[in-house]
Amino acid sequence: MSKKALITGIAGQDGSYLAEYLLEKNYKVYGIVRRNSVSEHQSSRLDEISGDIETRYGDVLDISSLDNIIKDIEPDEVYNLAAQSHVRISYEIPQFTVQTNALGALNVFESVRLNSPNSKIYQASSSEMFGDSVDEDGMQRETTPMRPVSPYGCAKLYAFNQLRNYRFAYKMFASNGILFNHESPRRASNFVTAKVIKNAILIHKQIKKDKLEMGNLDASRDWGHSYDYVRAMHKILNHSKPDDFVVATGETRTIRDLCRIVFSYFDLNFEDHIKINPKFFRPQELPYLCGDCSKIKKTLNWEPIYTFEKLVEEMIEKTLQYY
Ligand code: NAP
Ligand code: F7E
Repeated sequence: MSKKALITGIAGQDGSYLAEYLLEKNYKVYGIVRRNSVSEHQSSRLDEISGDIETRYGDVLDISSLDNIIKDIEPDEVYNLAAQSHVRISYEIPQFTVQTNALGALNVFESVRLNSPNSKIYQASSSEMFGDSVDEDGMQRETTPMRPVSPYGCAKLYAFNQLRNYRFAYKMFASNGILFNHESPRRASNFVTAKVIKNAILIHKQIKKDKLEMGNLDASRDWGHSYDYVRAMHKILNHSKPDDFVVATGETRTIRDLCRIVFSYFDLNFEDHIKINPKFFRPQELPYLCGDCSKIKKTLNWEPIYTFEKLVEEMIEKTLQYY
């Protein structure tokens, strides 16, 4: 019989890739979507698989919806991907971010415990939990102290620790993936990779005449591809025991490097087309991320297929189709 998976946040970037991946593995895939006044916005990333998955309306802040869905489905695997996932915006809506990313996660864990305690739970934890903490060798790993520097990171750290508590207190199969930044052609255009790519295309096609306004170009990020990272999520839940794993590429680049690489694809010098607008600065910046993924490589035999160059090329080529 097929395994059943329930994905909160199925309509997001990772949710849509994970749903496709689990369908390929012959899972019956269920997902929770929020009601939205433009229903197409809720399903655009799921258009190609809408006939193969079952979505239910719900919200991680609405406990009764979670209880009804989890009791009814009794999924083998629950992937909690629902979140307010934008770090800068988490400074503008800190309470909503904490409610969704921390208390919403707790609602999912508690609903599974009460209604389907044998379901395995995956929690979408984040490298943003490390904040300004880096090991002496310039990497972050499972043992690196966590000192988050944003409302988003603080909320994710709560959920990370709470999930571990469910693992130890109730002996539940509950695992964290500590994922570093990952992108794809489905990334929302207010994240830096998609923003730079979309605007470089608009400038190249002379649709956009003014300069691209950016925030801090000196921060460094370790960027992978969402497709590779949802493969890691599945491996994490199908390990012999619950555990926590860093998922990263081990390579880091500055936002300036990203701008240079993307604009040079169109034979443009990024410095001619970008201006800094402090509006895009964060009250506190996370300056540097570079993940050591040795544990998941060794234990679960996971490694990324995409290189950074291939990721950027795919994002550019897919985005070009819209213009
Ligand atoms: P995303 O594209 O923003 O997707 C998040 C999804 O969560 C959306 O479908 C959103 O629905 C849904 N959601 C938000 N609030 C909700 C609520 N209260 N109840 C139910 N659903 C809700 O994010 P992503 O990039 O796919 O990331 C997936 C998860 O991994 C998130 O938890 C994120 O924080 C975490 N993460 C991401 C990265 C990364 O680099 N992408 C790295 C580490 C961790 P709407 O469309 O209705 O808003
Ligand atoms: O910013 C800098 C910005 O918004 C990356 C989420 O998926 O990864 C993501 O969070 C960097 C930051 O991602 C602009 O200051 C400069 O240093 O693409 P981002 P993020 O904040 O790293 C983590 C791991 C998650 O868990 C999150 O869910 O780029 N930056 N100028 C800019 N960023 C944006 N968005 N826009 C700019 O104009």
